[in-house]
Amino acid sequence: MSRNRRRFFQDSAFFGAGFLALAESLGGNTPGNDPQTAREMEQGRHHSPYGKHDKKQVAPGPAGPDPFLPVVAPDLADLPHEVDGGVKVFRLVAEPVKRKIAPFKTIDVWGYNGSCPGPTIQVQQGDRVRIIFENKLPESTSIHWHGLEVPIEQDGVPWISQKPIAPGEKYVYEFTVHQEGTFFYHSHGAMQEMMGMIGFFVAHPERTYKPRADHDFGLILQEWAVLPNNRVPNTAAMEYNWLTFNGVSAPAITPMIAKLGSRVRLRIINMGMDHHPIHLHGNQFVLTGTEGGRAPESTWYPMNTVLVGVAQARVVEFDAKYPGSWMVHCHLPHHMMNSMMDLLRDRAIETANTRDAKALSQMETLAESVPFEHVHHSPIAENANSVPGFPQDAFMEMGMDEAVVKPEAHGLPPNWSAGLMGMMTLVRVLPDKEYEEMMMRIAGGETDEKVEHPHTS
Ligand SMILES: [Cu+2]
Repeated sequence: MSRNRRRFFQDSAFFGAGFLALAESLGGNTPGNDPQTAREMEQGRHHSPYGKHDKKQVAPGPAGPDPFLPVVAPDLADLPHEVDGGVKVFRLVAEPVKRKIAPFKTIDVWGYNGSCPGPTIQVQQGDRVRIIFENKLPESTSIHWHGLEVPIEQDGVPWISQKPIAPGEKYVYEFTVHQEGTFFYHSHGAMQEMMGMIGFFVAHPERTYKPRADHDFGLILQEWAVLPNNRVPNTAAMEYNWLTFNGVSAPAITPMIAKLGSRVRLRIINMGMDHHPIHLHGNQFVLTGTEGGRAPESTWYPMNTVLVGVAQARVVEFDAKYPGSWMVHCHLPHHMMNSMMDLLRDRAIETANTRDAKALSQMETLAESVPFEHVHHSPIAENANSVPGFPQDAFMEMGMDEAVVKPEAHGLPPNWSAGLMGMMTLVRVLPDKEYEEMMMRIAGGETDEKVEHPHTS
C-alpha cells in the first residue's frame, strides 16, 4: 500500500458520511435506502462499505420525519451515536488535542474526542438527545448548546446553570431538540473557546427544506496566535497569524466536491475574536439561514460575500451552474495568508534590498526544514527593489502540492497550492463524468502517486 493510500485511510474516517451523503442525495444506491440494511443500521449491526457514518441516515416510516442529507464538514469526523429507548446517545470527551494545521505546523490545542474543532453532532428536529460528557482537561469545564432552546439546567454555564465539571468527572446533558438549524456546542469558558473548544451541532429539519440541497457542507472559522517555534496558541492575543477552516489552514484543507447542476448548501459558524466576510467566486448565493434557523424565502436576496460575525451561523445556498474550482475564502486580507513567521522570520529585512535570486535561495534554505521540496514565486520586475513598498505578495506563496496531496485535489493545475493560504478553500464543481470519477477516486482513496512538480523558478 502506497504512503498516500495509507494516509488516506488514516484520514478517511471523516469522509464516510460525506460520500454516503453525496451518493444518497444524487440518487445513488446507499445502505440507508434498503429496508433490511436500514433495520440493521438502527440496531447498530450494519457496517458501511464507505467507512464510518452515522446510523441516522435510516429512511424512517411514512409517518416519521423526512430522511435528511447529512452535513459534510471537510477534515472533521461525525460524532457517532447509539439509540437507547428512543434517545440518541452521544459520548463527548473534552481533552487536549494535537492539530496539524499545515504540513509543517502542528499546534497544541483543546478539543473533543481527539479533534479540534470537535466532531460534528447531527440530529433531527424532534429528537431526544443525551450527551454523556467526560472532562479529560486539566481544569473544569462545561458545554453550552449555542442557540438551542433547552431547559436552564442544560444550558452549560458554570455557576449559573450547573456546577463546573471537574477534571475526571462525567456529566450527562439531555434535552429534546424542537428546532431546526445550524447550532454549535462549545465550552463556556472564554479562554477555552480560544483554545478551540467548539463543534457543529446540526439539527436537520423534520420536513426537508425547499428547495432541497444536493450537497450540504460545513465550515468552522477559527484564528490562532502562535509565535514562531511555539505550539501553544496565545489565548490572550488580539492579533492572529494562523487562520483555519475546520482546524486546517489552506492549502491543507480538503476541497468540497459538487456536481454540476446541483444545489449546494454551505453552513459557516464562527466562535473566535474576529468577524469574517466569506466570499464565493464566480457564483451568487442567497442567505437561507442564521444561527436562529431557516430564513423565509421572501427574505433571500443575491449576494456573494456573507459576514459571519462572532457567535453567528450563516447558511448560504447556490446552484452550481458553472464548472470550475471556485474559491471560498475570508476576504480580510490578513486572513488570506498563513503565518510566514515560521518560515521567513525576518523576510522584510532579508529580502527588501536584495536580488530575486537571493530571496529565492533564502526561501529554499528555509524550506529544507519542511516536508515539501521547493518553493515558488511569481515573476518580479527587474527594477522591483527600486519600487517603494516592494515586496508585498512576492515571495509569499509556497507551492506544496506534494505535501497536501489528496483525491479531492486531483486534476488541479500544477502548483495550485501556491494559490491558497489561510482561510481559503475550493468548491470544485465537476461535470457528471468527472464527478463520478472523483467519487470513485475518493472511495478508493486514490491519490496521484507522483505529483508533477513544476520547476518554473
Ligand atoms: Cu477572516
